[in-house]
Amino acid sequence: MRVSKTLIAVGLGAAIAATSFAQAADKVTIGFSQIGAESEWRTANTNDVKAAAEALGIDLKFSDAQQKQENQIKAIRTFIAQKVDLIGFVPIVETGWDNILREAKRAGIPVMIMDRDLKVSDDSLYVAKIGTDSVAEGRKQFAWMDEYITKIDRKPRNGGDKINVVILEGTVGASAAVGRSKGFNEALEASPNKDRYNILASQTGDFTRAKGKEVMESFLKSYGNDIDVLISQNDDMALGAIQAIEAAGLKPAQDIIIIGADAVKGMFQAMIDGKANATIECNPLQGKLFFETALKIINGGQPDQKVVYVDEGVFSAEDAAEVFPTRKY
Ligand code: GZL
Repeated sequence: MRVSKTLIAVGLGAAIAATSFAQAADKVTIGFSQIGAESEWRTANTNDVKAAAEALGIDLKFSDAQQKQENQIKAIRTFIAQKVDLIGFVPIVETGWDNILREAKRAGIPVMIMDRDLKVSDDSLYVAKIGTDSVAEGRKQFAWMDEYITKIDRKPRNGGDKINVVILEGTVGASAAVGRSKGFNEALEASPNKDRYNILASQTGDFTRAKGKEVMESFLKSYGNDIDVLISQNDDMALGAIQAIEAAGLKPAQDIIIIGADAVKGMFQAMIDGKANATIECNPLQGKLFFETALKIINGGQPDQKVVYVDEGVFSAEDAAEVFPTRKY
């Protein structure tokens, strides 16, 4: 059978294209902009991102923004210039991303979000998000506190009629902080026990241990023996606050009930040591799902869902010792 030259040319072309595509697929390059290294959680997230990319044979261009949005924007612009196959980033704050993401879209480079949320005028500026549900985490912090106060029939330490609560908030403008505050406040307002509580103070500790300690010192100076509960929007700030509470001669987890978020190993140790009461898990191990989704997108596919939240649990001092050996971060 005579095979026309055209068919042969098409066949050869397809073969070359397939080979180059396969080679191209083998050499997938992804630019990733990480916030920084502000907490145990972030370090675990970074380690997981790098390990997952390596396991999938991805050429990862990793940038640490040192806690500055402008550094993330610069990194994304560099990735565009390098013509990477896909850009991933953790938005340090919710807003201010439209322009740089429009540049990526114009360059035909898909963008994926990890961990935190962002607010953009056009949702098509990113293809998918793999992350954590900070509103649910905030709701869980209230629920655990309310259930515990009821269970131990805790009376206000100052002899008054309100359980006094102080809150260490995360980074100003970060969805993890905004979401946890939203979830906590919604749950408080909806609770039949809402009149039991008085929020004495709520201030950012920027998700760091040092700042958490500093702000807790100021809370103790202002409200000392009035404080019954500390709600900390991450475990690192809670661990700093525990140092301040002990320095003030008070017993963490007893005089002041302490509820964190993240479920990092340092907090499990604090719970085992009797210095913290509970922590709401926020799972940083998102890398495998993130890069598998990225490869699907690079190869012309679509993500199963635009937003996927990773599974998260709640852990208390009662189960800390049993669970601790199973923890991966
Ligand atoms: C939550 C994540 C937060 C952690 C902090 O999804 O973005 O940032 O709760 C981390 O520990 O710094």
